[in-house]
Amino acid sequence: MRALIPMLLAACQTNPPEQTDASSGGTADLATIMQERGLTEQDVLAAAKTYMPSGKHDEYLIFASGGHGGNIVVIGVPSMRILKYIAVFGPEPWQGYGYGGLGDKVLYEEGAQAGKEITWGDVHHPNLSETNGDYDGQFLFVNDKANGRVAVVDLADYTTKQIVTNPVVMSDHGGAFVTMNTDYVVETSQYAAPLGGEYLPLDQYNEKYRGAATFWKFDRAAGRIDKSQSFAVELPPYAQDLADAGKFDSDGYVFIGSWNTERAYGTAGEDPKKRPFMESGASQNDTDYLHIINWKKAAELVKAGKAKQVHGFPVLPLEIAAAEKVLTLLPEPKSPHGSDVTPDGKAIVVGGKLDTHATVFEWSKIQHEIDEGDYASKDPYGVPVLDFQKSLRGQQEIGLGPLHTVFDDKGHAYTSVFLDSTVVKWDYNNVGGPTEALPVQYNIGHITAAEGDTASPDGKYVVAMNKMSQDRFQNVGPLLPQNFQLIDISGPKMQIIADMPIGLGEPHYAQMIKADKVKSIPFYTPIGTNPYTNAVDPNATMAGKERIERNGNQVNVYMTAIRSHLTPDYIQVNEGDTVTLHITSLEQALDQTHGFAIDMYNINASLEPGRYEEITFKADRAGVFPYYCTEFCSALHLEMMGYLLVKPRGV
Ligand code: K7E
Ligand code: CUA
Repeated sequence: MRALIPMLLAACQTNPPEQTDASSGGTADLATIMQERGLTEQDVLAAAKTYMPSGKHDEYLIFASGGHGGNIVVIGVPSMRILKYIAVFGPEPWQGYGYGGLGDKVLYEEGAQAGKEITWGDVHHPNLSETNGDYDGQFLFVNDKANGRVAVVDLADYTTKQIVTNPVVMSDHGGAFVTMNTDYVVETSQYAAPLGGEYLPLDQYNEKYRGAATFWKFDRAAGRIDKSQSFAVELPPYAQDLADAGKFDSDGYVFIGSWNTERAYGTAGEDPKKRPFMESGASQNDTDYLHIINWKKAAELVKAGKAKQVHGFPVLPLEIAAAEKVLTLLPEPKSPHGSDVTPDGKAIVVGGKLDTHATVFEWSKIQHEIDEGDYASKDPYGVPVLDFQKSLRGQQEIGLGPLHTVFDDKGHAYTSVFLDSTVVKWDYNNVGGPTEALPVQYNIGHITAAEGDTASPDGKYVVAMNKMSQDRFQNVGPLLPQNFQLIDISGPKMQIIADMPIGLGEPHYAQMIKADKVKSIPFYTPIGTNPYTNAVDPNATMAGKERIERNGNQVNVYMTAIRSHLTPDYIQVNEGDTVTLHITSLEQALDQTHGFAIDMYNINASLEPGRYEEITFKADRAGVFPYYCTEFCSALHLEMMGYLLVKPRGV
């Protein structure tokens, strides 16, 4: 490694003309730059490993949760450059999502909870679709912790195609995890509540409050969740947490951590001496329960009519889940958080926020115990509980506050350790063996690795997703960015090679996929394709067929957009008319996007090449309103405009 710097220096010295180039800031000598900027050899090596010359592309893509931003952040690795934000649960004007176009139906109608529009989401866990346990690059699923929702993003055009609202639970956390062939997208509740959202006082917590794991059936051909084939399994009122689906031997099962088996519900307005606060009440037991759910069996029982209905949604009752071995519990230490299945599907790694171990359970032992009915006890709801020791592969001493675990191609596990602020590398086939701890800055939450939770991880890179950045960047006010740190894991020792501030929402989980596996379309074709039907829209308009049609108070405008005009460029309506714009981009070239805004009407659409867009609004304000293209598309971009004239009533 050390030989690189003299080589770089030698390379500089053989190219004297570039050294005096003004663009290099006047000092082109590497040794001088290193000295002036106080760079070490390690810094320069890190720069060389992450620098992306103009026009070169990253090897991996990260799809990171945008947290309260309600979006997904797409990041290139190793450059750690942001390539895109994908709007999911909140409006996004550039993408024309939530400002009058077709995406409004997804965001405001599908996404509404009990008729209430919700314009943000708390995105926690993006999950890529899998085929045989490997990312296939087709779809991305994300959950909204705050509002019990799951969204489907199609990676062909990086567009949110569907939001499903959960009719059973209001908050979720263990989602949106997929089974190994993406048959189901799993969403588990977090905070227990009466199923279906009815009112019941807190003193009925034990009897009437419940959790649930929802299994959303994914129809890959349609690219949508099929609500009619989906179901939920009722769970005890423990706070269900992170989840992961089994693979290979453990396929057919999901593993969901939980905390609050104490069933604390805060003071409920009483004296804290009488009832503990939530956090102390929920931290009394040394162990909580890993929930092991046989979803294949659950699906069969639902099909056989064993489910009850909650708002018309089938829910397999807790008693049946317990009696039929659909649900089994296994103690896990203390204040559990992460639950991660190893690439071979043979073990489950759990972390406890108040523990010092990564605990590894052996799937073959668990399966044997369940098959034999070999239980240690039952919980208060009659759910069988397995024996901790009997189910164990081992426990790895790891430091305080282990959360999440990802894997490489050499049998290593990488665990994020929140309180210690470290990434700890260890061997999941030799539990209790040597570890390597790398300090990160600071308080790491999730961790992601190249293809790191698939059946065949790549190694190479790990990213520490740190909750706090403190001194790492300029102080930009009391609300500081989080810090993604890129770690090179290709050598014998882990090394941090880049810091990346994330200044929009608090990210939680992320997945990292080989970039060439994601095949996005260059533009919509044929012309007039509706992104939500993947077909030419019946109302798409071809060149020469533009027109305005009136039918009573309904005005339909069949419009086209091409460099550099919008046709028609003049629309006359009456105050109170309902206007529908059917706009077709006639472009068929990469990156030739137009936009479409109407002043004062809160309307903006993105007209990507070939795309059909549809905007309906009420012309409720009289006056003269320019409409124009909002993407600088050509030399005559400013000229790409027209007028909406709304004639006042009674004129
Ligand atoms: Cu942030 Cu996955 Cu919601 Cu851990 S969870 S950090
Ligand atoms: Cu089209 Cu600017």
